Amino acid sequence: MSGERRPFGSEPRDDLDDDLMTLPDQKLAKPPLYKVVLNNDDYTPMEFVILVLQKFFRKNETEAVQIMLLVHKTGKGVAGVFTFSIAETKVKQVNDFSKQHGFPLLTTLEQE
Ligand code: TYC
Repeated sequence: MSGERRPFGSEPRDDLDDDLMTLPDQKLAKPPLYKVVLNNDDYTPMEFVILVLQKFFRKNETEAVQIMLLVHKTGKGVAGVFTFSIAETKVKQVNDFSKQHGFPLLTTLEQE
């Protein structure tokens, strides 16, 4: 069939090529990022830390165990990196969750 119908005035223009136009190089400032840091303590059970990493930071079991062990051995470890308001919310959620369960597990924020 040849008679393709289109609204008046929208005939294809052969002076334009079909490639997508690229925008000029625009430098957009990247938002600052913040690390949510898990701190070691002597009382929070390892299993609870693993649960926190899975529940709030979407880590799988293997990743969660690795991060937990790093914190246990070195004193600190990064649970995730986020923009400020998300990082702040994660810190509050984890610290509240830990308190509710009677554990001293502490997360803190560090700018990247
Ligand atoms: N050190 C804790 C223990 O031996 C385990 C632990 C790991 C606690 C990581 C906190 O962020 C933490 N039960």
